[in-house]
Amino acid sequence: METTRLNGLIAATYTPLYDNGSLNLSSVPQTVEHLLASGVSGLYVCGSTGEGMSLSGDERRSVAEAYVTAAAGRVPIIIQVGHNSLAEASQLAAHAQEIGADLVSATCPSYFKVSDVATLVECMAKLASGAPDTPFYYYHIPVLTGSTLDVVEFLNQGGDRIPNLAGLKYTDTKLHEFQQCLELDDGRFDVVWGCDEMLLGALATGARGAIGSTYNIAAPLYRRIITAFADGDVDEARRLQSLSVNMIRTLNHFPFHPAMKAVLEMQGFNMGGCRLPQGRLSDSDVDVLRNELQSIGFFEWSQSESTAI
Ligand code: MN9
Repeated sequence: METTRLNGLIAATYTPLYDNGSLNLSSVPQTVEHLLASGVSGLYVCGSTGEGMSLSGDERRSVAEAYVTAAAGRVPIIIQVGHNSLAEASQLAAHAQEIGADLVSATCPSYFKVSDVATLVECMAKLASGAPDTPFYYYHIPVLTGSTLDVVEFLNQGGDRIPNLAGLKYTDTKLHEFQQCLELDDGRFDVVWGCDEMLLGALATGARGAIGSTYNIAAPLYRRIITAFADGDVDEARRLQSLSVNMIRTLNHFPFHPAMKAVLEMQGFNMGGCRLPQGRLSDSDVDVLRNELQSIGFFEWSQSESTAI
C-alpha cells in the first residue's frame, strides 16, 4: 500500500444535532464549504470532537456518508471507527471503505483496558482488517482512552502485523515521543499532531499535518502560524500560537465541546448542543462565553488573513 501523507490542517468535524438530539445532517454541506474555504485540507469524522462514541452505529454511518458526499473528493476524509466492540468497529471500517472514505482511524477499546502492546496490535489488526484497502491510522488519545502504552513500540510491532497501518493521530503532549514516531524507520509512518494549543512545538518537531477541533473555528489563525514558522518568523508564530492558547483556555471555562459548538453557532452554523453526557451550554453561559471571547479579540483574529491582527 502506498504511504499516505496528511498535510496542513485537518478539522475534526462536529456532528450537528437538532434540539431534540437527533442528527441534523442538513448542516453538513454548509459547514464543509466554510471549512474548505478557510483552508482546511482534510476532515476527521466521528472522532472525539464529532461525538462518535455517543452515536449509534447507524448514526455513525449516516454522518460518515454525509461528510464524504459533501466533500466530494476535494480533500481526504478520515472516518473514526473506534468502539469497545471490535467486531462493530471492523464493520464500521468496512462501511467507511465502501462509501469511499480515504482513510480509517480508530481508538483502542477503553472500557476493558488494553494491557500490553502486543494486545493493542492484535486489536487494531482485527479492526483494520475490515477495510483492508484503506490506510489505517491508530488514534492515540490517552487522556480519553486511558491507554498509555508505548506508541513507538506499537508502530514497530504493528508495522509488521497490520498491512494497512499508515500512521497515528497523536493526541498527547509528549513532543519527544511524537518525534520518535515521526523518525521511526526513516519516516515510514504518517504521524499527525492532535493538540492544537501546541501546534508550533509540533511544527518545530517535524509535524506536517495536524488534526484538531479548533481548526473548525479559527483555521486562518493556524494557517498563519504555519506560514510564519515556514518563513522563519518564530516570534510571529509564537504570538499567534499564544492567541490560540488563550482561546482554548477561555473555551475551557466551560465543558469544551459544548462550548465549541456554541462558538460555531455564533459564527453562523447550526450545530445544536452535544449529546449527554456532555450536554449543551445554557443561554447565560453562551452570553458569558461570547463576552469573554470578545474581550480577547477572538472575533477579529480567528478568521483574519491579515498580518496586522
Ligand atoms: O483530538 C482534540 N482533542 C480532544 C483532538 O477533543 C480531546 C484537540 O483538537 C483538542 O480539542 C484541542 C483543544 O484542547 O487541542
